[in-house]
Amino acid sequence: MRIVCKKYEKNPILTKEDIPYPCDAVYNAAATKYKGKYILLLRTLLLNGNCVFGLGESDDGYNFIVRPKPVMVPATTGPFAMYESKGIEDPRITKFGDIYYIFYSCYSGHGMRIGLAKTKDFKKFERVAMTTTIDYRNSVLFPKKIKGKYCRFERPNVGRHGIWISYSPDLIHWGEQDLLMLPYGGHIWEDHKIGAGAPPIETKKGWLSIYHGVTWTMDGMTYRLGCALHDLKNPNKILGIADQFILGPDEVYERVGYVHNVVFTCGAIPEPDGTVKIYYGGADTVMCVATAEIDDLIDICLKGKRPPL
Ligand code: BMA
Repeated sequence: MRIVCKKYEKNPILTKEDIPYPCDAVYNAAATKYKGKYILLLRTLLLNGNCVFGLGESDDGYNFIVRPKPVMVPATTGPFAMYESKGIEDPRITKFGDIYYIFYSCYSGHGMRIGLAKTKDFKKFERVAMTTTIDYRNSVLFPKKIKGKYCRFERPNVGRHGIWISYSPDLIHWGEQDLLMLPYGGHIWEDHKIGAGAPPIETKKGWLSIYHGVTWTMDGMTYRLGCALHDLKNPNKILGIADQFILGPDEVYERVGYVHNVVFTCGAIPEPDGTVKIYYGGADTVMCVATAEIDDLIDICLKGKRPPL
């Protein structure tokens, strides 16, 4: 297999010991750049078992300093409160003009919904809307409007757990849903379920989507990452899907933890030199990073034979 992603040799880049407030795991962070700094919006697992978001900042994308307190915690009043009572999880950040939008999973006894929050400065975070009914996960916003509308990938937790697309005039009301990609029986690593990972990355050849794929083993589920390329003007059209996974759990920090054999991404940062930093959680316990050449990822997408549906 051609190796396209290189794991950082000093992984994990963050563990619970790096978090200034009491917590038991740090993983599945959203990633972006703000005023020249790398930002990770970190899913941290508090000692009551519920998740909140912390914030890490870095000059080089590898060494992060985490703020003393969480920056976003479950709402306790207002319309979001009953849907966030068991925590907030798996944030994804997309920069749109000078606003950073965050889709995140709202967890409660009523099922998983996708909330939308925004920030301009990573100090003040404001909730915008609850953007799905139950039961959804893995919503990622495109950084540009498509045909005049906001666009996202989403993953309803019903049916065959595939990647859907939807559109919105205002980020609040979503429609025009269409199923784009299903788990694929021909790839044993992604035959059970799939979901969008990092928000799509614009390249000259198309929107690069880094997604996760799941398979069952006799030892439970294994999570890996794959990639697909979508048409720039019409992302409903898939130009190619790689035949190989690009990242899988083979290091101890990915194999051992809260949930073993998991690599899961919520954010990737394209760099001016043509590489991309893929931030990912290892075993639902630690934060890691890997790098790849964007052209290599595009290449394996375009050579892939896997049918989307
Ligand atoms: C998914 C999500 C992720 C998690 C993964 C592996 O369903 O809950 O947050 O990393 O399972 O446990």
